Order: sequence, then C-alpha cells, then structure tokens
Amino acid sequence: MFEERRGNNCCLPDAGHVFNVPGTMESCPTYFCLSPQDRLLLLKRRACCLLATISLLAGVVVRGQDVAAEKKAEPPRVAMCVPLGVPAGETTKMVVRGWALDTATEVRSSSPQIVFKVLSAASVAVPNGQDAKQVGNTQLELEVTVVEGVEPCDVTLTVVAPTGESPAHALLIGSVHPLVADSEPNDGFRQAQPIQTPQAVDGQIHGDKNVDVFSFDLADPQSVTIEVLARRHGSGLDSLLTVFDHRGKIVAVNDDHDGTTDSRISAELAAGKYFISLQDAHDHGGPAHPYRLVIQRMQ
Ligand SMILES: [Ca+2]
Ligand SMILES: [Ca+2]
Repeated sequence: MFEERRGNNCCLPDAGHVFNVPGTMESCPTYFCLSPQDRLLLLKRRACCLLATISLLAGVVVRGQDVAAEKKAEPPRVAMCVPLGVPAGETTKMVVRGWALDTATEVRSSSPQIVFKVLSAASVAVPNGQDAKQVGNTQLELEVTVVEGVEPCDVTLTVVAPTGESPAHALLIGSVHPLVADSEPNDGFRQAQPIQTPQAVDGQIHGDKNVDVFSFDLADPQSVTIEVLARRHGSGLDSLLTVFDHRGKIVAVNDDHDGTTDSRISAELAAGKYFISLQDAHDHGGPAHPYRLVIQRMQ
C-alpha cells in the first residue's frame, strides 16, 4: 500500500484511485509526490494492468474468430420438402426448406431413378410468429425428375454445400392411392374440394387461420381412415383434423395421434356426404406448412 504523507501536502491516493486516473502518469497530480519506491510499485502495477487488458482483448478477438469459423462451417440441414411428395413419371418443381442451404451446389438422390436439379438457393424469411429453428431460414428450388414406372416409395435426398453434406431427408415418391393437389379456395363447406375414397392429397395450409376443406360421398356404409402426414416429414404444421356430416355436425376429431402432432381418424360412417376440415392447431400457416392427407377404406 502507498504511504500517506500529509506533512508535505502530498496526499497519496489509494491504489484504486491511481489506476482509475485517465491519461498518462504525468497527468496525475499526485505522481510527483511519490517516493522512488512508490513510483516503481506504481509502474509495476500499471504494467500488470496493461498486460491484463491486452490479454483480455486478445481473448475476445480469438473468440470472435472462433464463433465466425463455427458459423461459417455450419453444414446444410433439411427441414422439409414442399410439397412433401412428388408424382412418378413427371418432372416437377419442389422447394426444400432448412438451414445453411443457401450455398448448396448439388442435391444427391438415393435412387438413380429420381434426379434433382438445383434451380436456386437463397435465404428466406421466417413466417411471422414461427420459429426458425423449426421451419428453417434458407431454401432450395429444385426440379425433380422421376422416371416412369417407379413404384411408390420414400427416396432420400442429400444436400451438398462447401460446408458439408446434410443428413439424408425422406421425400415421398408417388402414392399407392390416386394423388391430387389441394386446390384453393377450399376454405369452407361451400368451397369444399371434392375427393374420392381412396385418395391422397398433397397440400399446404397457405397462411395463418387458413383451413382446407374436402368433401367425399359414401354410397354404402364404410369404415374409413383419414390420416395426415406432416410433422413426421418435417413440416411446421401441427395438424387438427375434423370430420363433419352433411348437416355440419362433428362426427370425429383428432389433433395428435400415436406420439406425433399428426392427426388420424378411424370411423365407421353411414352412407352419405361428409366434409373433412384440416387446419393448424395453432392457426399458423405459410410456406412451411405442407401436408399429405390420405383417406382410405379400412380392410
Ligand atoms: Ca384453404
Ligand atoms: Ca396435431
């Protein structure tokens, strides 16, 4: 500790005061009041402070470089394909949504009968109120060619970028049931999209509070299952499925089934007209809410 010498009008500050004086030591009015020993001690302490500051700054710089390197090195990951599936025997356009896809150069297929061509790669907005960790913030536009005669199956795609390769992601190819796309507007009973049984529909809840409504007719009493594939294939959709009779009375409803947020209804139905309503359980929608709806008769 410094010595206080009040006798010669030199009042020495404590160590904390000395080190907090800005500028040079000469600017400190008390510096010239110090004894040679105190000046040496002061110099040593200031040297220690200087070294500590340099070390701290160097650490911040190195950490910043590490964070930048980690961010730059992030490999691509796929959240979902929109639509969730493509038909066989055609060339169609598809969007792959996920993370770090904007530098992708190639998309590889697990089958030589399915070929992907990258049309564009870019960052994209996260829909309002949704989580980028779930719905992704980058996307690829692809052209998908499936040769004629390919049996319905799951194929996997792998996105290749300078930062690495994505884990394989499943894409539905074709369908064992007749496949159609959802057709807007289909937002209510009066705009219901007619479908057959059995039928598969590749669709999308296009926006917040949007509902897709389908109608079907049974000539005879039937046991049917109606199932939604969505979250299991990476979609942001948390499906809510409801079946109504021709009077608008609810026959069955399901939110989550078998440990997923996807929905499934099995019901024995009398002959007549029915409506299926499909929406998001949280009223969300947008480009990250694709689904496949499947209706079939139970065996
Ligand atoms: Ca709709
Ligand atoms: Ca659900």
